[in-house]
This record gives sequence, C-alpha cells and structure tokens, in this order.
Amino acid sequence: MLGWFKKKKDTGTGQIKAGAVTTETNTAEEAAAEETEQLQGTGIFGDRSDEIPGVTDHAEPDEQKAQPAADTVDSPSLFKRLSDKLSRTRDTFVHQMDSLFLGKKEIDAELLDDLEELLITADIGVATSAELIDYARKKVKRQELSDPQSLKRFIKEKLRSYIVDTTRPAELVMPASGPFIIMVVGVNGVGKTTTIGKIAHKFVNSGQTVLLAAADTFRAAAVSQLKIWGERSGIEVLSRGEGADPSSVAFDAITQAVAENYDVVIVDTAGRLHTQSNLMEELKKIKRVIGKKLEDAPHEILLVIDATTGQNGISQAKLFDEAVGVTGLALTKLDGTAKGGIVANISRYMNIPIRFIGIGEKIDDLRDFDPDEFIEALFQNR
Ligand SMILES: Nc1nc2c(ncn2[C@@H]2O[C@H](COP(=O)(O)OP(=O)(O)O)[C@@H](O)[C@H]2O)c(=O)[nH]1
Ligand SMILES: [Mg+2]
Repeated sequence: MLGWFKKKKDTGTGQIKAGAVTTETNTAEEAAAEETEQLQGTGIFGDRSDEIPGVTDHAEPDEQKAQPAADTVDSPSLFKRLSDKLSRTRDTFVHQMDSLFLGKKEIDAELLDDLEELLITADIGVATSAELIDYARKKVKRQELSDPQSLKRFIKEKLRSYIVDTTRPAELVMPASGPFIIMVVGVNGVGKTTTIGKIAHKFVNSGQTVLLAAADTFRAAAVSQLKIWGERSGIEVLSRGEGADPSSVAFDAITQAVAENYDVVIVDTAGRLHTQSNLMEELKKIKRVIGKKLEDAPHEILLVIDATTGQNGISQAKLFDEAVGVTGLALTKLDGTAKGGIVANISRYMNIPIRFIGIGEKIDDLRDFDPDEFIEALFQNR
C-alpha cells in the first residue's frame, strides 16, 4: 500500500479538527461521506454525473463512502475491477501464452522462441524478453523447468521480481511536518492533469487538505481542466492564468499552503517539448523555486507515463529523470493497452518505484500500485 492516504492525525499542522476524530476508520468514512454529500449538493455527483467525463457513474453512495478503506488488495470487488480493466493486456499476453502452451507437453526450442516473440509484443522489451528466455532455457537445461505450466509460473515470478525490486515505501518521501509537495511531470497528453485530479480525490477522501497549483500555463484550457478536477473534489486551485510564469504559480501555492497549513500541494506542469531543453529548463526552475520556499521540497517528483506508448515511455523516464530527478512513476491508460509489459520493463530499466496505475478516465480509476495485485490480476485464469 502506498501510505499517502492514511487518515491524517491532528498534529496541529493539518486542518482536521481533533474533536471530529474518533477512530481512523470512522473519520475516513465520515470524511468520505461528507465529501460525497457536498459534491452531491453541488450536483457534481448525482444526476449530472453521466455528462461529466471522469466522474464515477457506477458508484453508489455507499461505495463512495467505502472507497478510502476499500482501496486495498483484499477487496474482492476492487481486485475484480482491476482484473477487468487489465483484460486487454491479459488477453493479448497471458491468454496468448496459454494458447501457445495448449496441447504442449514439453518445453522445446520452438515454444521458447514463440514465447520470446510474445513477450516482446507485450512490451516487455527486447532485452528483458531475451533475458527472461535465456534464464528459462538454462532452467530447462538443468531440468528445473519441465512442463509449460511451470514455465508460465517462472515468467510470472520473474516479472514480479523485476517490479518488486524497485518498490520502496512511498511514505519515505513524505515530510515529517509541513505540506507534502508533489510536482507532477510528463509529456503532453499522458494524463498528468487527470492523474492529479484522481490523486487529489484520494487525499481528500483520507481527510487531508489539498491545494492544486496550475503551473501548466501554456494554454488557458490546461488551467480550466485542472479547475474542473478541483471542483469535483471541492479542492482549491491556485492559478494565474495563461502565460503566467509557472515557477511563480508554484511559489505562490507553496507560500499559501505553508501559511494556511495545507497537507498537500500538487503542482501540475506543462508537458510539451520534452525533447527540447527549454521545457526541462523550466521544470528545473520550478523545482528550484519550490525548494527555495520550502526546504527539501518538492518531496515527490511524479512522472506520468502513458502505458500505450510502450518503449518510448522508457526514454521519457530517462530524460525527465536526468533533468529533475524522478522519485515516483504513474503509469496511465493500462485499461486501453495491450502492452502492459511496460510495467515490468520500466521497473527493470529505471530504479524508480511505480506509485500508481491509471485504469480509466474516471475519478476512481487510479490504483495505488501493488506489484502482487497487479501480477495476480494479469495472470488470472480465464
Ligand atoms: N483510458 C484512460 N484514459 C486516461 C487515463 N488517464 C488519462 N486519460 C486520458 O488521457 C487524456 C489526456 O489526459 P490529460 O490529463 O489531459 O493529460 P496531460 O496533458 O498529461 O495533462 C484525457 O483524455 C484523459 O481522460 C487512464 O488511466 N485511462
Ligand atoms: Mg495537463
């Protein structure tokens, strides 16, 4: 579990009133219920929900209420949803693997070749696929792998280990006191703003106060998009309009967050021109300016990657990491891609933990990334 959305205890820095806190579960539920009520009051949830993209249209109020506590591995319905959302990846990878194995009694060279091709198709990457098949070949030689089912288990375990090796507790990046500053970066269209909306919602559901900073000032539309997400969760958005200096927007947001004891600030940034140095220079400047206002901030630099872009995602990760030092990843659009192998491959190449996966456009279509849950959902039998 990610650990960012634990119920905030009243430390005097947050805005949660101590009197309202009874037990952790109660407050999480109460906060969520209150939030739902507020949103229903503004008509954001309720009868208009089917007109607004990104707003959940299937959640009953009860489900809304249960959301913060239920976003864990052990909830069967959430697991099923993840599994449903990953069905394209599963169909094109795991199920094709099963078809490949169908009727095969032993592992032969042809099977291994076909499997390698399949792994590459699933975006596990040429080098990682070759490495996996090499391991498998050696194991077959040593007679440690004999039947196709044990080969499937081996692949599953190996993919899992690639991911687990980069996993680190997300709480470690959170500050002991003062606002938690998250700067979100990534190329255009990967889902930064959407992911920010979803993360902010999770923080709100856990009773934390959130300020969003609209530091993507290139287009007025970018600012209004963030504002729409802010409205959905009743969150304030600090903006200075189109063309404003992104660093000063970030600076002002941190200043306000410190003065008004906000728990979390999430800074949206522009994503154009990732191959040109001026975007990277601008991001470096935003980071620097945030650090000037608040020591050690930003605490998290979250890179958003569109999983459907495959191997290109890895070169994006390298570029952004070199420029600003990425501390966490969010992989979006895993619902729409047949190439879920990027999850394992990016872990293999970048020593950066995956924090979230995006599995749809709705507000609750973001999951805290859990390697075991992900692998289990991917490898689930038909
Ligand atoms: N299917 C799907 N679409 C997503 C996901 N995340 C974002 N999107 C869509 O991707 C598009 C670009 O998102 P946006 O947040 O504007 O990207 P930005 O330019 O990086 O801020 C929008 O149409 C989003 O609805 C996801 O997890 N799944
Ligand atoms: Mg955006």
